[in-house]
Amino acid sequence: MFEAVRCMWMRGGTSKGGFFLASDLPADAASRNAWLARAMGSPDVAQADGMGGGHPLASKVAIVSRSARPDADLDYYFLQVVPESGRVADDQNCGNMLAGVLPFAIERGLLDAADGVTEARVLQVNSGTVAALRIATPGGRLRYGEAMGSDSGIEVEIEFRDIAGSKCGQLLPTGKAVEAIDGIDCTLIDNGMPCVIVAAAALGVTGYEHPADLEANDGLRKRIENIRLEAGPLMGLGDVTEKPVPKMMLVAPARDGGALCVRSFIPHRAHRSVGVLAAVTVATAALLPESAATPLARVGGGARRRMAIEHPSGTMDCILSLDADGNVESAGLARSARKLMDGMVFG
Ligand code: NQM
Repeated sequence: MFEAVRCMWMRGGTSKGGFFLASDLPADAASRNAWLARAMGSPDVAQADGMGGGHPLASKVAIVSRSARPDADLDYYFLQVVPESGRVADDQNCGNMLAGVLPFAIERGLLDAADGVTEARVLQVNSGTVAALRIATPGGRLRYGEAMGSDSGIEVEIEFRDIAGSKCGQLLPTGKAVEAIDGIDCTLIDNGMPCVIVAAAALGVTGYEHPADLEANDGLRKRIENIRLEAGPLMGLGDVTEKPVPKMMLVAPARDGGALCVRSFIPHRAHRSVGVLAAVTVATAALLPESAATPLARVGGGARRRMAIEHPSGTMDCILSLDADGNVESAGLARSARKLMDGMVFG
């Protein structure tokens, strides 16, 4: 029952969780998930009896292995352990945890660090899409503590390509940029993360609130969840009652010179910052000729758009490259990752 498994705890972007070699975990998915839920301390909203931090952002798992695909070096399978239910969900990617995948793979010897820069193509198993990761490895070594600003991590450049319809099959799963749900204009979109985008003002909030105040607003949460439950089947995601997607993105005009401001529910807790692929998806919506985000956004011009997405704890800069028809063909951004613990976890 209390089996020990080798694990590295890492922060990836603004999330953290356990990084495992696929070969260290039970091969059978049901046994693996039961072990992960126990190790995290779920079901329990506080996860008091486990490694999880009592919040979805601190209850994440990355499973990494060498890839068998010719277009990828590594496979990364993301699992969300839902604190309160113990459900282990693979319905989404996680771009924040993705930042830890390359340092972890080097730490575990899955690939060698080059003298200078190390690059890897990472298959996001959850969607079948490949992301390119790049880190500086002077002298062939990982150097934590050299990320941008005062960050104690290692900086990871990430480039996403071909992410439109990652889980929904197409960028706009209903074929329309705006759908009216519960009398509100919503944009149902998936450019790496299935999201429902709604003007915060249409829900009676400003979009600049603290996440705790949004979570304390029961009426808002009920309204958002009703919209989400209706949007899920329209997006081809089926009954989403128990699923962590779609994410609910409340948008408002930027206040600090950025492109747009966002508050997100992922989907039941309010995000303290913003998801990476969720930010890319919101930025993509803002560039459509008509979406719930378009009239609120400041998007600039040209084939390479720097879109600063303002969120509760700062700004996430996404660089979106557009093709000749104005469609987003790739998205680049920088995150950081840090090793926190290496050892054995008991589940
Ligand atoms: O959207 C939280 C996070 C995420 C997801 C969530 C993420 C992304 O911040 O790519 O990073 O939406 O569950 O880790």
